[in-house]
Amino acid sequence: MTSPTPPSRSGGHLVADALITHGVDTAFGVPGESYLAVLDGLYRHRDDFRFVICRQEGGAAFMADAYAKLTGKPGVCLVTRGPGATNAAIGVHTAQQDSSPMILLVGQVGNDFVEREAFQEIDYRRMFGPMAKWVAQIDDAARVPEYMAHAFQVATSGRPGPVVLALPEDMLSANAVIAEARPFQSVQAYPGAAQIERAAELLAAAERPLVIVGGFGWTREAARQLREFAEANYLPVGCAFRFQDCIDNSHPNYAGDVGIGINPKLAARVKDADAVLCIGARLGEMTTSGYTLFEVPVPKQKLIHVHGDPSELGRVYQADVMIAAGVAEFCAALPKQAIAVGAGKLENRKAALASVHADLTAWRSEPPLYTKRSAPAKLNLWQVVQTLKRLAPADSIVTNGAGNFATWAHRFWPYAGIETAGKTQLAPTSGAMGYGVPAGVMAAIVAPERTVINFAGDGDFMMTSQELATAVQYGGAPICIVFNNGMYGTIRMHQEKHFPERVYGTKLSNPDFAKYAESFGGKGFTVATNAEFDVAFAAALAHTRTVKTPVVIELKVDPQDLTPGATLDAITAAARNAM
Ligand SMILES: Cc1ncc(C[n+]2csc(CCOP(=O)(O)OP(=O)(O)O)c2C)c(N)n1
Ligand SMILES: [Mg+2]
Repeated sequence: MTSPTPPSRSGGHLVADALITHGVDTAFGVPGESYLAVLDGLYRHRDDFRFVICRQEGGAAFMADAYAKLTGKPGVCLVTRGPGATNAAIGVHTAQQDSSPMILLVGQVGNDFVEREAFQEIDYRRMFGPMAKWVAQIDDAARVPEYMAHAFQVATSGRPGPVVLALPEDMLSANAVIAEARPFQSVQAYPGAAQIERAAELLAAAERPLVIVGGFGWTREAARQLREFAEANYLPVGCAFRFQDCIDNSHPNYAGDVGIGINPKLAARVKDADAVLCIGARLGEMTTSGYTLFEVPVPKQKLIHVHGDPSELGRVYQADVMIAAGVAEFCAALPKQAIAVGAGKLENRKAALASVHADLTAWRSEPPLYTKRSAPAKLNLWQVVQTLKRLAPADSIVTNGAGNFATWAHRFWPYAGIETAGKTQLAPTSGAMGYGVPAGVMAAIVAPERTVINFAGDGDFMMTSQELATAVQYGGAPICIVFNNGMYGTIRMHQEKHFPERVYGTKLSNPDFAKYAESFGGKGFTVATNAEFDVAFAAALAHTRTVKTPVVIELKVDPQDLTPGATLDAITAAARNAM
């Protein structure tokens, strides 16, 4: 029997139909006249497809990245030519660094005008070439199903990443008779039995083993298997930079985050470990404290590195065992029984684990910034997080962009693990400011049953806070906590360290954040003390559950409170003394 002849469809309709074929029901973007035919194709699917219209393509691309992190499905973003594509670039870069599967569909000048530097023309292959996993242009409507299927394959397989597809206008309006592709299948490699055995041997022989987890592809099942393996073998588990939810941060095997501002005691343990099993994480600059936790290129520790992309293995560190495998595929193959290590060693490991946990408890307790001052702080930021721990649901989704404020989340908020809560951390390993608001808005729209808390700096917040309008438009109600210290504090900190008292280019004057929130139809609070914060946060939770519009709580942060370890003046004084 021959299959029926498919209908004749425009390139634009074929692109829209392909999104449906590949299971996409939500996408993010800003419209443009360059891809009207795709919008018309999506109009036909308007009952089972949600196109979240954003206020800036940077926000839209961040939402697509965060959507991929939250759901495990590829994040799709649609933007127009030149200006739209350049705005979206920050999200492409983030998806690349964060290994998030993303498809960016971009309008393009028709082939009748190409290479004339026509209106908004850019060669996307050259522009996104070093930034994306794959960049292509579909010039023939009859090949849309093939290109779209390939895009989803590439974005989701091995080490996931962003794919950019350019859509010339003449292709979008041309008709073709072509059958639909099948839905994509993400492909991950499986570890070999011999590799698992070798890894188990190294871990069995170790006196001071440690596990580092991170990257994309964690499932509830994988997180459970990891936890059981860690429990059975008394292994401390650290989380790579901004992949902190791979294990419940309250679990006794959790060792802390192996990222910026790592607990020095944990850093020492990683350096001093005799075997490290790294699952899914890149051993990048942030996770290795600037390539200092392991020696380049041959670490002193026996290293077992598991990563979905073989070219990531041995990139900086020549591991003893390199395993190209997906996280879920590897975790499923972990030994189910405890690895026999001998009674004495097991006792040592138990004791070591208790001491790892004690280090973490001390690290998460009230920091020197507040314990070492003569009078109590008006607004104690550590106390702010204690209030969150008391009032916010444990499975809250916590988002942030970049800035010193983020340390209050990473160090002191106990992210619930993927195993029980699904994804609870949405944060850019690329260190992109402006990520937290769109990520929070997206999460609040896509998972309205969850509480979403965005940690933001005054600088960070203002980069993308116009997406609060998107939240209101789609009924999302994130709570943004803005740490207002009137400056690009991180840069000021580095400035004081390198050029003490030569303050330049780091001051900010800000709007009234509470009024700003209310102008969107949200709720705003301004808080100068902990007592005020406690009242505001309780009211914020009630508001997001009843009125369901976004909340902004501005914290009037003392500019001195720049890090949990030291005041701004102390940082300056230390730099002066060192000169
Ligand atoms: C898009 C982007 N631009 C610039 C930077 C450089 N940068 C990193 S942190 C920072 C300051 C952040 O300021 P704020 O959000 O107010 O947080 P604070 O450090 O004051 O807590 C800057 C400018 C960046 N990481 N990302
Ligand atoms: Mg600031």
